[in-house]
Amino acid sequence: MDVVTLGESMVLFTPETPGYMRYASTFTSKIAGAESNVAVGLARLGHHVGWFSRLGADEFGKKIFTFLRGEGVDVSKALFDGEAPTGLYFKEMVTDEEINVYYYRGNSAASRLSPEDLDEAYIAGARYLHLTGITPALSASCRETVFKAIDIAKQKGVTVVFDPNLRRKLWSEEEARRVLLDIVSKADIVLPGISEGEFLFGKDQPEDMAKKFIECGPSSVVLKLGAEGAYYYSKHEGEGYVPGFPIKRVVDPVGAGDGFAAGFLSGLLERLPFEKAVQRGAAIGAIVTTFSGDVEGLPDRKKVETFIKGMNQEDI
Ligand code: KDG
Repeated sequence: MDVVTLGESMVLFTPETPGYMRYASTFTSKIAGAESNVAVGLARLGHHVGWFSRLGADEFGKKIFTFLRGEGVDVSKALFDGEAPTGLYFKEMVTDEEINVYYYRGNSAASRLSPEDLDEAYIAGARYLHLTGITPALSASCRETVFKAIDIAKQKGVTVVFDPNLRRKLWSEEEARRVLLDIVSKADIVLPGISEGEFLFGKDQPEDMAKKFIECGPSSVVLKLGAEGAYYYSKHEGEGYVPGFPIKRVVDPVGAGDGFAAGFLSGLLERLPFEKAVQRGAAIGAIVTTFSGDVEGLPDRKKVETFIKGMNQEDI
């Protein structure tokens, strides 16, 4: 595998009409989950990627499994848990500016993921292990699983890529800060959004914030700056700003960070210069915001290459 990732995937329901969900009568159902979003993004770009988690042994679990397999993600290590349901997630688009997210995932099958579920050889066989800060927020056993996966990766020389993906609805600020910093200190590459950097270290300029991340332990940090693009700092690859890609209209920003991670990882897998990998991340993050749904906009190779050529004025 090029990349192995783990974490909860859910069935996502979105009302077909904008407004408060209490008035909605029809919903579309899609698939979501930060880590599987990244996996789908990588698979669409032609990489070998494996995702695993626990799914409920129910129709929704089967839907997620079938969908991810259909996208070309290796799901051979996914487990069906007969004791708990698949988590659900609702995305309410009240207006273009107000989007609310509601989770129905407490005690879900994925929250029962445990260190014994990890297949050491599977993780050891990957070039990158991708993790997010959502999984350790789900339960104590999920947290232990994340730390054990990191230990395995470190022992086997697999590069650990960590996206803090702060989800305030899932845990307290104190706990989130402590655990996320602990994982940052063990990761090789971190991909925080600027607001996550502020949450962890306080307000700062991107250059100074990046240094704070590096002082914790990782060798590279890519700070996502939204429409402004990204700033990266790497002990071995230098530093710099990568401009954002202008977008006419943001339809749905959720999942942009996962698209960014997929593009960036894909660039690293192809051994592109670090800056170009960040640029591919920024391009895919931008493309994803123009589609409704977390994974629907993830582009194939041709689309992302055309997008970068057509919309980036400077050849960085
Ligand atoms: O990054 C997008 C995710 O937030 C979404 O897919 C749902 O995994 C999810 C979560 O926990 O919020």
